[in-house]
Amino acid sequence: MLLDRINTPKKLKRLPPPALHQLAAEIRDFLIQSVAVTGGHLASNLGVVELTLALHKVFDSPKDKIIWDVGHQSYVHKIITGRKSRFHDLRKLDGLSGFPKTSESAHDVFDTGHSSTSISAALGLATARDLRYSEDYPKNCIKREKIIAVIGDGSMTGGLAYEGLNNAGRSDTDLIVILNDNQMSIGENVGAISRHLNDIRTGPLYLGAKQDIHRLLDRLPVVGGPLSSGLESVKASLKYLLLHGVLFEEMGFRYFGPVDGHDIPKLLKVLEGVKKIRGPVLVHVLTKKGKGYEHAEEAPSDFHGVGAFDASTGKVKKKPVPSYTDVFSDALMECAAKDDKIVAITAAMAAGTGLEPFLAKFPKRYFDVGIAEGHAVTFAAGLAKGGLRPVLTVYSSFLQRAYDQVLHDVALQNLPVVFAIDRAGIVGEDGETHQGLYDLAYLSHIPNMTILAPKDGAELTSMLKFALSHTGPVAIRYPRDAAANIDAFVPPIEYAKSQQVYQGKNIALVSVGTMMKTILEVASIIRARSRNRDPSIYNARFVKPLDIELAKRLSDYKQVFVLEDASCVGGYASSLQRELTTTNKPPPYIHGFAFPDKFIEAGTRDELFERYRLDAKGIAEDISRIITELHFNETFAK
Ligand SMILES: Cc1ncc(C[n+]2csc(CCOP(=O)(O)OP(=O)(O)O)c2C)c(N)n1
Repeated sequence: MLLDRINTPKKLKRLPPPALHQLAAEIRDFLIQSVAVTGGHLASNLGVVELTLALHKVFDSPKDKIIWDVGHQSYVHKIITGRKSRFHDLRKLDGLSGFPKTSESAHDVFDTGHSSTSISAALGLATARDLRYSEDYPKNCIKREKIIAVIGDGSMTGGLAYEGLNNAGRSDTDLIVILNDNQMSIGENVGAISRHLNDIRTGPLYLGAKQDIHRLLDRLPVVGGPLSSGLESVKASLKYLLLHGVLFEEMGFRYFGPVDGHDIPKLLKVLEGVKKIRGPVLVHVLTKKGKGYEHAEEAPSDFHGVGAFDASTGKVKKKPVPSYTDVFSDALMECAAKDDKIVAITAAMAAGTGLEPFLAKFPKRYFDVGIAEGHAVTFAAGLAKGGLRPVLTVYSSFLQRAYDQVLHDVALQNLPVVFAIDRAGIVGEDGETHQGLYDLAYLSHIPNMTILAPKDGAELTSMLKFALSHTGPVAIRYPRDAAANIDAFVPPIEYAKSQQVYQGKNIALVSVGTMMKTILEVASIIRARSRNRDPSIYNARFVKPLDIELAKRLSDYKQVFVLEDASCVGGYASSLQRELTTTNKPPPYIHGFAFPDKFIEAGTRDELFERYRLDAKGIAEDISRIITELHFNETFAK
């Protein structure tokens, strides 16, 4: 097996080009067998096998820097850079990351996970390089590293990519952008850029012809005066008529392509060519998502991010249980059937956020705007201004992109946009870049905002109905988890009102959202351990506005413990603490159980709750310890 030997780019370079075909086949087989066991991003990686080999053959990593946009397609790169033996623990607790990680390898240049960042990061690196070498340039020209950004057509729907292109195209820095066009985002790609790329893909011209046209156009005379401006415009129109990639050329990039991204000799030739070119260059590579595995080729979206599956049949192994996403999806369908003002928006996450049934039933009221969260929010603001009831479904970590739009475009005008925030809290295997731990902090301080957190599936349904009747912006946050079923009967949701679940004495436990399941367990462990301890239980329901009546009631307790699936900074416990310190009474002792102020690694939800002592056992032990210590201190103080 070649694959057992080729574990560095140096060894890859020594392979004769024909052997790369065999290596590509072995890598595909390894990826399918390995991801079938661990789960992971399969289809995108199968699509970039040849491209990755060609990049490592032509360029000299880690001296040359390859930046993978999003980074979910970096598995082949990981294999070639010595990490094949770690694929058994891909995306597991303390295992191999599913994304590039600078702490993992010198070949990983930039930590990624969110899309459309590669061009800006690459331009920064290229500019830093240029400044470093500016004094003795061009003597050091040979040593100057190449900077390469690899970005998918889906990620090219994100505005940040154009901010990067716009900035880079104006510079004369050496920068190579590889546009990996597989005509897919997670699902089908959308928008005008996608259509433009498709026109290029299906157009009649290829590399050779394009170079001829360039030469021809260059031969057209350009002299000063009015004649020249006429000729210039003729030249420009000819360019429009004859050339592919004119959009990128107009932005200041030399465009090459389209190139068949599965044809290794062609890729090698083009990459060797562009390596020598000065200034910003864009290479348009055509690939097939899921290439070489029939099940992934047929259903690339299903194999974008996939759980463990049977490699021979392509069938996913785990039995699906209704998730919070499913409950939300059903609730939205029910509401939308009754109110045709309800419209749904997604930033390229239709499947992940449960909007596929909505698209099927209400296609005219459904909008996939591409990977463009900022635009999605302002677009929703416009829809709301126009009299509709927009529901934006978005992952907590991706809404980070649109903080200013939430504040400036929605909340400032108190527009009735519903933010259905999926993957709030710990997300699991995607790790640091995807944890939804910060939404409470980045939304809580925005005036006019209402933030809801349901304790279970039934409450999520009621909260969506409430949100759609409210006159201002409402965010509902729920995790990536099986929907809990705590209460069949849901007392009506009243604005800024919490719910008392159990009346005990001395100690109060306050649950934020789906942590109720854990809180109930914590309470029974505490009761079982000591007959004198009988905690009251509250369901916060509203993270914002805070329930002032609840705050007053909590000031009667000796100790209050809050549990939230969020960062410990800026969440419910902080707001409660602030409120309680403004009353005349001495505030109770408040302890917030939440994730520490650090980036939280990959792992399953259960593993991470246990590691950070946020599981029922850990919390019950800590509460007992805290109460004993407080009691001791009080006694000692007397
Ligand atoms: C800001 C942001 N929003 C959404 C996502 C979720 N996401 C991950 S990959 C992906 C599709 C990317 O498509 P493309 O760049 O074409 O890569 P492909 O998977 O097709 O290879 C999306 C939407 C993300 N990573 N970052």
